[in-house]
Amino acid sequence: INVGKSSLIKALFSLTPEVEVRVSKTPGHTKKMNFFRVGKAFTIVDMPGYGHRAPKDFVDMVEPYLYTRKNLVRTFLLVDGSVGLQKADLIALEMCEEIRCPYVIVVTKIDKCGSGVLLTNLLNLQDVVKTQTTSCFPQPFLISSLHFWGVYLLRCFIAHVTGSIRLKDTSQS
Ligand SMILES: Nc1nc2c(ncn2[C@@H]2O[C@H](COP(=O)(O)OP(=O)(O)OP(=O)(O)O)[C@@H](O)[C@H]2O)c(=O)[nH]1
Ligand SMILES: [Mg+2]
Repeated sequence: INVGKSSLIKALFSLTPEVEVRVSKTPGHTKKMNFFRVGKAFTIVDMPGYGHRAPKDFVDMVEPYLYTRKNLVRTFLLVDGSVGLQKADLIALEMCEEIRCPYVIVVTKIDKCGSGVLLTNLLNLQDVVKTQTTSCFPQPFLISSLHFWGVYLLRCFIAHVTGSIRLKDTSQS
């Protein structure tokens, strides 16, 4: 909750400001799943957060979606870089493992904390990813939606995994 999910989607859509993504200081702001369709290429879904002050129907809403969605390409699990992995994140991680759809960890708000704290949290995260996961992308993405750090790289990654990058057809040459 409040890790910056909506802010990241807003940053990803910064080139199309007419796409309205609502962010808020108040934890538990996003109550429902919000779908942002990018042409025919893919859809990105903003989710409500889990943990303290999460919407009460979170489990009924999000879990069935993640478990049953057949064309789910990636799940992104966001962790606040200044806070590090919390108990609720470990539960979410376990859920992602169970779903067995490949997922990616994004470390958010990296502008907010000192480099020492960030490094400690990252080392712990790396350790967990290495020892407790099988379908997690090995490299977390480090993001500041406020300063657009890491946002371009994440756009490229999303374009790649959704098959939206057309390479020249070389079969005829
Ligand atoms: N410093 C800093 N603050 C950020 C960043 N991203 C988000 N925030 C702030 O964090 C707060 C929560 O942002 P949201 O994007 O609404 O968070 P969320 O994960 O969608 O929250 P819920 O919908 O409530 O679960 C807002 O006050 C944002 O301005 C960031 O990269 N850096
Ligand atoms: Mg939100």
